[in-house]
Amino acid sequence: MYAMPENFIWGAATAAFQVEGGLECDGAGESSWLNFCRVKGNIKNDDIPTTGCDQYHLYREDVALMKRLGIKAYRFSLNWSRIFPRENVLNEKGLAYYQNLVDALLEAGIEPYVTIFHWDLPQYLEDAGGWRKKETAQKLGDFASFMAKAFGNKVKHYFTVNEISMFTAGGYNGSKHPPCIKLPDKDIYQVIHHGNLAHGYVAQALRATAPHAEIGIANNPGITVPVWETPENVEAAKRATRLENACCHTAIEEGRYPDEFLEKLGADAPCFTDEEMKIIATPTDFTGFNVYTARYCVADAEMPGGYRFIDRAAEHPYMNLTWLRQVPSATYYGAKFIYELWGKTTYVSENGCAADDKIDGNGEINDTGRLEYLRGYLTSLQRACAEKIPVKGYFLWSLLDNFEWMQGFAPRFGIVHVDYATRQRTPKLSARYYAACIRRNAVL
Ligand code: GBH
Repeated sequence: MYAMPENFIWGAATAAFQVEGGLECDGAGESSWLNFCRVKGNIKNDDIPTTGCDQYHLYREDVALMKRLGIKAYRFSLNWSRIFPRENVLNEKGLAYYQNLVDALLEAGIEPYVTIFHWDLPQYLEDAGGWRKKETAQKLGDFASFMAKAFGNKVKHYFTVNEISMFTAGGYNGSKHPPCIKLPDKDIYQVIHHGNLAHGYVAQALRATAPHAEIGIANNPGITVPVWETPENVEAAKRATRLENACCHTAIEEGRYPDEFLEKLGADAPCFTDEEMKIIATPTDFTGFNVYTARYCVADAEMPGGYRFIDRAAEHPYMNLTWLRQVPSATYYGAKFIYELWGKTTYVSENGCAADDKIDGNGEINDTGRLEYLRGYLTSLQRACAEKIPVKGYFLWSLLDNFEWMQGFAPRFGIVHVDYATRQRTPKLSARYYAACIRRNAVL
């Protein structure tokens, strides 16, 4: 049994577009993702989360379920176009949904952690140029102010934006994310810069309107771990973690793009002003990092940066998406490097895995693969805590099976199974495992 620190936050995470459904209810507007899903061929099996898990209608049930599991905090995001279906036109019912959700959580003794933006952009902003426009970042800041005022003292924790590279570069580098346009490298770096600014504007807005709240990003810096632990390899992996994330995470933590990065890019570097870099560097209280896997490196004095990557073997264990390569030490090194490089307290803002879970003849789902995956990453996070690296909490991705973006509903990421025909929730073995860990405040 590996004890976690007192008051450790055992959380669960979801995102609006992936679990809410109710996308055509009560005046909700169009979003970039909904619009993208409507085009045949964009999403596996042409799945579309118009109803999906339907947390929009079943949130009370989900809150009760979390309470039974002992979950202490719920990380969820806001569907911006549910609240503002047209520019500057408020949909009271959309706003009320989130206020009711927050009230239900507080009543159940579960702390709400609100993610301001998790990828679903109002379609009217997408049409106006989306993340190619700096104005989109400013508008997200205004939206954050509005929401922080609406929530008042009830919400004490905010994540600004989720995974900048995914909603910026992901939409413009040939990946299957809206608007699915391919741009030259220089423009992609500019779009990422606007994503960095979005985090900055939101951080500024939250500071001004919710001074009582703790805030930080939920980003996905690529973590590099030493292939084995020697002082040289650990230092090399730390340098790699800083340099490989130069265009986004490092720029946010340091308030400037590393010189090596700007030199390497030359004419492809993003255009920016000092004023913008100040906004991007708005001080925050913590860093959330989403972590599923990592790359390996060794120290190599011959290489620029002093590190060399070691490729993962073709058969390196993975869960049922090939990118989900199991590297449990990623939680330990992620927390350690973010603290040592930038002095930040961390949350693991997402960790979990997909499996092809099926209900057996006894009505049970024995997802031992997920259980072992979670145990590995949690054990390594416990090591960080035992070494007094400041880690405040862990958000398991995900509470429910849900809509996995371009992969549709096929990959099941939940510790709770969802039958999409009946919307029935069935906790898996991993949910009972997580509940047992929470009860003992330890990794079991
Ligand atoms: C997170 O993103 C998201 O925040 C969350 O919404 C999502 O459901 C969850 O993780 C699980 O995926 O080109 O095939 O190698 C994860 C981010 C996942 C980034 C997969 C890049 C590479 C896919 N990423 N990925 S592939």
